[in-house]
Amino acid sequence: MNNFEKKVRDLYDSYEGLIALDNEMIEEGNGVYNRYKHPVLTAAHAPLNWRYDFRPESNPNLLERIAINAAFNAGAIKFNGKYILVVRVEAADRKSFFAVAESPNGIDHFRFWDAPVILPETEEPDTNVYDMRIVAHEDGWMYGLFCTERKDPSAPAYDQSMAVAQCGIARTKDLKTWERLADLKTPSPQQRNVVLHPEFVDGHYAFFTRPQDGFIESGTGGGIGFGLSASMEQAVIEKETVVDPKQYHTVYEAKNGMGPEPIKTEHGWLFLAHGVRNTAAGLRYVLYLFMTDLHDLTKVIYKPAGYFLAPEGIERIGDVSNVVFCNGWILDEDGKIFIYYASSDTRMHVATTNLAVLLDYVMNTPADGLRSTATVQTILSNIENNQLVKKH
Ligand code: M1P
Repeated sequence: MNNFEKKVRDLYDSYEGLIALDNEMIEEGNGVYNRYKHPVLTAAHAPLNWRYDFRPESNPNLLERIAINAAFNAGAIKFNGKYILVVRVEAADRKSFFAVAESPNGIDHFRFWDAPVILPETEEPDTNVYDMRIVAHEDGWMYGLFCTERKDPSAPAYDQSMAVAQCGIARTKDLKTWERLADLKTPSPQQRNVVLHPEFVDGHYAFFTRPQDGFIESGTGGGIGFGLSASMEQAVIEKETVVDPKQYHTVYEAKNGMGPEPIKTEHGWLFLAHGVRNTAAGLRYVLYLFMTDLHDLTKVIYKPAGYFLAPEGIERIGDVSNVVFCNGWILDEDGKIFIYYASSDTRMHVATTNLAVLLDYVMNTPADGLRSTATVQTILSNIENNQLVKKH
């Protein structure tokens, strides 16, 4: 074995070691969910074949030619018995693309499929695509809704960062071949975090939207919206209704956005979303839960105060620090829930829980009283209730 071959073998040994790493549940949780010791996917999980030219004649020094920067914000779905993530992979050139990774058990051994998703374009090519929500709709297709970003045509030459974000739509039956549909049209100048509802509503396709004025700022876009379209091939929402508004002095004061598609329960639809507030250190993204009425998706019936999951430890650090973001979860037949969340726009993690616990959390956790005095009152009533409990 020559030196080149030895270097190749070492690369593969170390890569396979990473994929084979067993994950470990961190037992001491908050009772609501458990985190795991290792991220489930990182940039280092990107197949070596994508990154290295293994021909000694063109790459004698075995340099990594196509570096991958991050693997994050993944959509999730159970397909053919496998836990599937449709991952936002970002190359060193800052372009994101989608790639499918699968695991036999949902918590470790995630391996990317051989090649990234080949996503057809519309007549207006995408500059960047990211954050797919993959939803099995009752019409029989799996739809991937994602953000498509293009340069703002009104941008002056001195500003090379002005962009327009819209909702791109693709569909598939096998996660391998994707058909691109027209971008969603809505009354809002920009859209991100759009999610397709898995069921028809009044015979229409139903969408959760996030109307926004600018690329970063949601502006007058008041929160998570809801709208209907008669078609998916030419999806048009004429009226957006705000379901969950942003609100002063909450964890979703600056903006919020839907996570994955909601889960249907006997008590209502369970939603996971992200909330954003501004701080002196920049934007802080956390996850929160709420529930809507089973028959009226615009009526919030339960909403615990504050965040459900916030960045901790290493999760706080990355390309965009102090961020957790979730656009994929999987509910198993036995009620177990896998929450796939990304930290700091860098890597993917899993947290596990079950439906009964999440229902207890969302239906019985006190709501936000929106004032310090209200928070104190909630704690006082908890102390009072605890006086009835036998001391140990
Ligand atoms: O950088 C944090 C997140 O910012 C955006 O989310 P939102 O539109 O809610 O602000 C997205 O770019 C998302 O991908 C990113 O993780």
